Amino acid sequence: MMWWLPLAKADSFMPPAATEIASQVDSIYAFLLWSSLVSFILLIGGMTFFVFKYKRKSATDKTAYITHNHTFEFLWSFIPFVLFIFSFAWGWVVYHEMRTFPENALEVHVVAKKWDWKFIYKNGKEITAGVDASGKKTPATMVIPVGRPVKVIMASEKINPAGDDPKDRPVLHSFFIPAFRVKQDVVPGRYTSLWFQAEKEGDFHLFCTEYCGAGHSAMLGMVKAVPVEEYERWLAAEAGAAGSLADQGRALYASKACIGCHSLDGTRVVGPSFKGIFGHEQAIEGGGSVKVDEDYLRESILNPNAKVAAGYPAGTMPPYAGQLNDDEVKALIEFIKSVK
Ligand code: HEC
Ligand SMILES: [Cu+2]
Repeated sequence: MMWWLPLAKADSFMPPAATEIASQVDSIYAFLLWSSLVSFILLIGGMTFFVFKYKRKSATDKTAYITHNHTFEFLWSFIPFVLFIFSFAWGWVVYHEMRTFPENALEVHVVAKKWDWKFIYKNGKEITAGVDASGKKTPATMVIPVGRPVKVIMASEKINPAGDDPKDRPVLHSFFIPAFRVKQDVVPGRYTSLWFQAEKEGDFHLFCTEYCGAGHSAMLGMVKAVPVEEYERWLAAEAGAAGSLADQGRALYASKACIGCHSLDGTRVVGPSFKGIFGHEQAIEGGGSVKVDEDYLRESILNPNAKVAAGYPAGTMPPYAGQLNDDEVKALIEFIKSVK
């Protein structure tokens, strides 16, 4: 038996709904389903009825001379219009909520690679798939607290982060937790993110929902929602040996020479200080501005000339693409975020 078969059990028409968003998505889905059913019955039922009612009964029957009916024409345009606008507005409200990140969300880095998931917590704890005592594969399991918003920062990476095999290239994946009704592509070369808040304890499936190669169908993970205290105990146990991501980043800041050009106390050296930059609007040379988020930091480190901070010379900062591996970039980003 395939190792994942016991995971693949469903017990209702819809997956369990374990978030507030999930209930809202289900309500929209139910509304669309039922309104479509009613429209279908009215339309196809009416058509069938008239087909029989107005069937030509003899060779000399003449088609009635009908031009138009203002009332009916108005109604069959206006009622669907109202339904469409209503569905759009409702969908937009829920989508907006899905895409508005709460300030206080707990953050977990998610890595998708061919063909598995990896979770990295801020304290350096790393979770990957394992094997149990009987030699069966156990899926990578992301443990999260119930009732707290969680933001995942997702990256698609090489199988071997430190290697430079040109064939080991990251590919497109998609992160999907059916019970939470949230889904987001994981795209090579940038970070994408998603947030959710589990309202129920339990074990929920995590699927890759974008075909990503031969191992795609077995790219299964789990999300385990537990009470906050249990989560905290779990997180503290066997924390990363290398220290928190921010601490690892602090060490890299010194060893990779960032320290020579970037201060931590707000003073301008060669480049801008890291103090408080995260979350701020950064003016860009040549006009416009960007919000300093994880993706902007990543780009600024790997390819600093893509967007040059206004008032600073382009071409001064060496591009770190190829000099830092994916894990080091994440650590540096968490370090910069921690410099308040
Ligand atoms: C030789 C000096 C130099 C070194 C070394 C250097 N930087 Fe920079 N950095 C700059 C300059 C100058 C800028 C502003 C121009 C630009 O955006 O490219 C900058 C911009 C940045 C920005 C964008 C800041 C903003 O507010 O928009 C980040 C993030 C950054 N550097 C991170 C790093 C990290 C991390 C390292 C070490 C791995 C590093 N830099 C090493 C000079 C340097
Ligand atoms: Cu995948």
